[in-house]
Amino acid sequence: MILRAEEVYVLAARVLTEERLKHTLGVADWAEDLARHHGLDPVKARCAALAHDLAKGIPIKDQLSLARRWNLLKYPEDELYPYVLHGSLAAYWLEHYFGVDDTEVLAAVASHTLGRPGMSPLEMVIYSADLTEPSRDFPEVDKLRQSLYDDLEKGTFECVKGTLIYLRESNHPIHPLTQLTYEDLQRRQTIGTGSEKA
Ligand code: DGI
Ligand code: FE
Ligand code: FE
Repeated sequence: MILRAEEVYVLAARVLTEERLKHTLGVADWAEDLARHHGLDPVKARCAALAHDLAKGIPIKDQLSLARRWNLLKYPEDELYPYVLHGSLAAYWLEHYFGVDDTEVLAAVASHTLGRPGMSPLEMVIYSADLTEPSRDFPEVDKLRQSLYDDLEKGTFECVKGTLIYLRESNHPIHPLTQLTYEDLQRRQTIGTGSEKA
């Protein structure tokens, strides 16, 4: 089944808090804009964005037991920081309980928190739009928005780099997938320009 934006919006409005819904709509508008600008499917971007945080309201203990039941735990860190699981949970739920079979959209929902090596352009749009939607406010956010508009891959690399710096500065442990995503995009940048170094 193909996901329709109106349907996902109804779901999101039903399960999300007012604040989370505002964030979700911000991600949807910005992801749609970025997708259109970069020649990607704006409808897929809007659907994935509307769905990305659908599992966020599930109590964290229940997120962990669902992830265990659905076989979604891939790293020891998934159990240590279960708040990184809500993307995979939403994607699994959409696929197995809602019949969504658009693998591009499912992947974008699943990887929106940690990314993964080999992200598709749609996955980059959702990962980055989540971090830089209009109600996000931190010093370098405007620079990141411009960078994403200019060059999606380079902008996403800068978003992941910013996340790593933020996690380090706030003494949060780095999930191995965040590190792998960073290294993959760094490698892609180097190949792309033939010059850029860490
Ligand atoms: O769901 P959102 O709040 O819109 O944003 P998100 O899905 O990007 O992030 C959810 C949480 O995941 C947020 O508290 C930051 C955290 N996070 C992202 N990458 C890592 C991480 N936490 C740890 N410990 N390690 C990571 O690499
Ligand atoms: Fe999220
Ligand atoms: Fe989000």
